[in-house]
Amino acid sequence: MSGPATAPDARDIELERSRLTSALAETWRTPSGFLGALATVDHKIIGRRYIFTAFIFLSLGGVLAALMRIQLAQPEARLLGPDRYNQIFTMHGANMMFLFAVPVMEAVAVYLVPLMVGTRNIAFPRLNAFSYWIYLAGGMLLWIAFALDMAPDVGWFAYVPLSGPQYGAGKRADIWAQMITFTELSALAVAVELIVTIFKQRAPGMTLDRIPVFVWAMLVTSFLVIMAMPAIVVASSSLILDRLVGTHFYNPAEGGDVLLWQHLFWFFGHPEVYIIFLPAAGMVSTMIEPFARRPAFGYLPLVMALIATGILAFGLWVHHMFVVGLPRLGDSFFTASSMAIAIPASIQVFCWLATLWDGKPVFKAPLLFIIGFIVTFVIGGLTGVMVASVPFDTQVHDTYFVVAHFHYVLIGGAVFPLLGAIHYWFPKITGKMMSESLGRSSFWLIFIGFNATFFPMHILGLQGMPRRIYTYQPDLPWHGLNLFVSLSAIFLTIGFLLFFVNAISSLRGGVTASDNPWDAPTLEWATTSPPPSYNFALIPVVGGLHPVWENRDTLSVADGLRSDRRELLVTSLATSEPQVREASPQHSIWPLWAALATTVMLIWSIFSPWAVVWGSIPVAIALIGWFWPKGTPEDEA
Ligand code: HEM
Ligand SMILES: [Cu+2]
Repeated sequence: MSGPATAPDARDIELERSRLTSALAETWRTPSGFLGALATVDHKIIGRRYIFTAFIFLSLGGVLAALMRIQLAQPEARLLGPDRYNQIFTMHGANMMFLFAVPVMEAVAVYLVPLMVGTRNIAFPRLNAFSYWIYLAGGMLLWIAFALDMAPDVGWFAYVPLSGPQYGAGKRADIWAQMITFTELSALAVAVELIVTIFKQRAPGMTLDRIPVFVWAMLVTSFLVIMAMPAIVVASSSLILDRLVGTHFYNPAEGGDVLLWQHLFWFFGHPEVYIIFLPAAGMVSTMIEPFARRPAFGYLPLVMALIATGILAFGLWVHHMFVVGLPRLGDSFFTASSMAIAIPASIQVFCWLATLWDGKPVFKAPLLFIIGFIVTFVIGGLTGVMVASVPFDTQVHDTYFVVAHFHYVLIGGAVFPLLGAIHYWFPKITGKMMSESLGRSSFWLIFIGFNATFFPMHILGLQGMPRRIYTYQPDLPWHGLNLFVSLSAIFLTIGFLLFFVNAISSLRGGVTASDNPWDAPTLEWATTSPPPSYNFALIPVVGGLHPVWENRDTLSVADGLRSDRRELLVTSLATSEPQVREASPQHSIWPLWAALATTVMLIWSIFSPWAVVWGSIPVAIALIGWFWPKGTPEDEA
């Protein structure tokens, strides 16, 4: 029953709305064609690229894992010799940690965080483009070196003196060190972007206690990145100086110290584990709500646990160095703090279980991955408490027990949630649903395959099988289990393949997704699937922790941003009140040039110290191009 008086009104609103969206689409669009794609600053396009690239690296790392497992399936196998094997486990570890696990979490955040906080683009979008290019360059450096038989072979942590000038001949260790610099630059850039986006670009009304838990997790993670990554850049740059210029940072004969390396490395390397785990935990807390059909139990404890983990993460790096022979008191302190980190982890696990317990869970594929995560992560946590004790660690150090432990925490703690997250956010990102039946099958193959592959490694370790051996004698009692482990790895591989098949076939022919297919409560579901270039036509106004649930039909919205130029709303840090309108940068090709110039400089400097001098000239030119003032009008209040 539409009265004649209201009809033109509604049509006017509709007209107004479509005028607004087409103006916004024009303002925010990425220029078409190849050059446009290279110049884009849209966080969604960059995030998608980033996620895709990280999964390519996961597959490459998986191929290496398969090679190792084929080699180890039988005693005295001849597929890989010791040199190759050294390169392969180093490549596998370095690739998985630096090119897959950390970047993929950043990549998901680059895509999701701006949508979840209700803004139109990430802060510093050109830096965001740069961070992707530099990551891609670092990854390609490592893999091209591998193809040229120049891959590092010193373990993913590249201990000196093995990686120093005395033992690490050629350029292998330099490749490792410089690859680190690339990926850390990229991680630091993303951390800065996320912190500013989260602190200053949240939708009006999204006070600190209304921030989605995944966003909190990324905030804590970003601070970890900012505090941990510089340590490794210092460490690897000093290593390059030792190798290339002849300094003696790590040379005890000249007053240097090899332990300095281990301290710097693990001061970074332990928090690194939480840089991978915290985003995953945040994903779980956020995903569990629509599947348990209730708000997550314990918002405050969940957030506090993330923060506590972040702080504690810096107090326990020495548990990687227990067999080095440090003072007893030091060992005790780091044992205690390593065990203490189980507390915030358990708090989160209890909150998730309580949420499921009290909810009406629907067991869709993402929830299966969450449950698989909880099970494996708890096992990995338990063996973690075990190796935190010095006498036990002394026994199992450098055995397969440790390999089992850290794959339980890395794959259980990060890859399971991540695969769940891909199933969950796939419709938002691509506009298509992933197949539920393929999702379930791949879950079961991965879950069973994973446990069958890695659980027996605990036993192998207790039986004394060392890490990083390329083969073993037939009279040792290890070959039955090794064969079993390698066969199980085939299941695991098929599971991963099925996941990829699902993703690709769903992208092509999947069911078209609605805007909010899971009936989820967070803001990214308040826009279309996939979101338009400007994310939100009108900026949402948030009145609670679950804005989409609380305002079922109409989310109240803020008007007042211009549609004829790229504008963001800047809000206050704690209370998220609107402060100013700020111009967001246009697309630009300069971040790509800057990344290329930096790449040339960093790779060249593996061969000559003068690269830093001459190579910085093109970098400076690219930066001038990037920041050349365009006379944009002042920000307006
Ligand atoms: C997908 C199935 C995987 C299999 C079958 C697998 C297998 C292995 C094996 C057999 C080793 C031991 C090499 C040795 O000590 O001789 C190893 C080492 C390692 N893996 Fe994995 N892995 C897998 C996935 C991952 C993932 C997803 C990550 C990280 C997120 C990872 C991180 C590492 C690290 C850091 C090392 C230590 C490398 C070193 O000692 O330098 N792995 N892996
Ligand atoms: Cu650690």
